[in-house]
Amino acid sequence: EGVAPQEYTALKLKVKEWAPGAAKVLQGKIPDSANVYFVPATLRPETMYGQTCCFVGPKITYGVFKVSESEYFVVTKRAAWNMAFQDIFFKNGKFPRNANELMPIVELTGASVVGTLVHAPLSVHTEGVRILPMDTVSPTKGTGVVTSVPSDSPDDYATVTDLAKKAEYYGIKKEWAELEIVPIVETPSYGNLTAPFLVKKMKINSPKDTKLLADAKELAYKEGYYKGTMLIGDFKGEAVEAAKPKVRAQLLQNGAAFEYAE
Ligand code: A2H
Repeated sequence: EGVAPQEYTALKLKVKEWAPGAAKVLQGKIPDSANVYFVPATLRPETMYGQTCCFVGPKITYGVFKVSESEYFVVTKRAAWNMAFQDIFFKNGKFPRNANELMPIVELTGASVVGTLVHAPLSVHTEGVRILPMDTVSPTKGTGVVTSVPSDSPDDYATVTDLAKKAEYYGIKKEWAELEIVPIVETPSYGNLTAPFLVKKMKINSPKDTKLLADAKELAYKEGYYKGTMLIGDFKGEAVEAAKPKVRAQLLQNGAAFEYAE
């Protein structure tokens, strides 16, 4: 990793309905009027139209952190700590700076939140998307929550394909992993579904093909960023490079996202 900070867009995916296991743990701990958000960190805010689910690491421990009277975030403790030092939390008239003030309301394993229905800002799937398991989520990067855009992220495409194939093994409903993948970005080399194209072309069969997926990720990112054109949204027809900061600014402005760096 380099020394330059990674500037993420932290997106707020509001919980609409908890998975039963998580609901039990949360019972009585959070006021009914409060909003709880899963908060994935992304480097490609312009692709958020294509979100079809949101990943957690099933073995990762997440905290539910109180941000304000009405808002709670589900992220790793590590991310909450970083957020506190970026003045994202505001409690009792000040920004918390010590571990006591930063205790999660409750802790939840990733496995217990699988199946939770959330609203993903900008997604074409306005009925909501599901929280699903991804074994390759790193607990020490971003927030430990990864929103899934299978049209443009090879990792995400490989994972949703695997989840749909082995739905029973993963303890999920197959249809949760099979929301429609709509074209978001047109590219000269890989067409309008860059990730599915590369995953098939490179014969990537599993989310565990990490070496090939790293290569695919690099190719997809470069092609999408430097040569891509938006096919959807307010900046349809514009170059991705130009649209990216505009989509980000919109998300920040309407409160659907905030800046997060590490
Ligand atoms: B990106 P960098 Cl469409 N574990 O968002 C594993 N992956 C993580 C993560 C974690 N803890 N936290 C974030 N990420 C993913 C969208 C996207 C992303 C697209 C295409 C490529 C892409 C939708 N998923 O990333 O290691 C998130 O996925 C490839 C660059 O900090 C985040 O952006 O450089 C990206 O990895 C951050 O990767």
